[in-house]
Amino acid sequence: MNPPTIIGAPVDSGQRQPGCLMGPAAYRVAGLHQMLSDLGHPAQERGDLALPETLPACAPRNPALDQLPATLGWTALIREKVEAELGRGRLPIILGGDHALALGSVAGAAAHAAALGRPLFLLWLDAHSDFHTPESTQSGNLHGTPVAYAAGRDGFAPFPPFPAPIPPERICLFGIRSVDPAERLALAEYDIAITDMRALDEQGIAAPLRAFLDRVRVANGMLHVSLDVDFLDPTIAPAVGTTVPGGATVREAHLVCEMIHETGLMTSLDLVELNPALDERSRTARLMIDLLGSLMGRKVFDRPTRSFT
Ligand code: 4U7
Ligand code: MN
Ligand code: MN
Ligand code: MN
Repeated sequence: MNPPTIIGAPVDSGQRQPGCLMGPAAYRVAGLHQMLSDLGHPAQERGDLALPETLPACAPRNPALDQLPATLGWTALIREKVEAELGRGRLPIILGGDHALALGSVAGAAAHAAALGRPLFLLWLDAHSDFHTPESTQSGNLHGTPVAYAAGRDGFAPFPPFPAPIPPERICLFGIRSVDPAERLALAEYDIAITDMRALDEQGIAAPLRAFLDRVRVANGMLHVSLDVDFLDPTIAPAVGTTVPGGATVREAHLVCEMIHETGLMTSLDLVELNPALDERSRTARLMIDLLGSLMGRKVFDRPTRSFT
């Protein structure tokens, strides 16, 4: 695993509930840097990105679209920073901000992977499939679109074309339990691995996740992990605007993170959708930092636990 670089991305243009812009600060307050140092992975801190003062003017084809110029601006900025950190041999950890930031982070990872000639894989830990295009979204909230962008779907003008669209077999949606009709139709055309909550109830976390991680390893792939707070059950992670009941438990989420760490495959990471204004005494922020700890190698024991059977 490469040494981590923290990039604060106070993006809140992908949805309408104010608060996500406080996410990067909330993660730092919840002990992000101390935790990484304690694990032996002190992080380089790049501070928070800021939008340029002038944003591109554009008239969206879908009148419902919200804050398109700001999201276009964030996308260009984040893409460039993520690509640059990967080029320096770092593990970029992007602190959101809402999930629209992944329009930029995944594009940056894809551009870097393409330049190296390595395949990029995408693990999407989320209640939602985020497979809308700017034309299909009814809410107009662009945080519901980054998977479609990464898969190379049409309908993203005036976004720049996605640098190297990720083939469906390299994308895994994990923990899904909310898919809109237009997304459902589009997903039917793409052979994306969808491990929804029903599949996780039946098969557990380990088998489906191991199957995907094995594919990444065999292909010598790079792996971008995008963790949306609403992957978690709202009873344990209330600080998110788009809660959906029936999400991952604390242990299920840790198991995901521990398994990813053990493979050593993760090359970039988003922590998105935390809305500190909705949190209860930093509870959700601290849980996300705990999960980051598992992603970075924290375990209960360093040796196999002894069994009495
Ligand atoms: B998130 C939604 F309608 N599909 O398009 C939409 F249910 O990044 C939600 O996963 C999108 O939180 C959620 O607005 C985006 C809705
Ligand atoms: Mn979501
Ligand atoms: Mn999401
Ligand atoms: Mn959300």
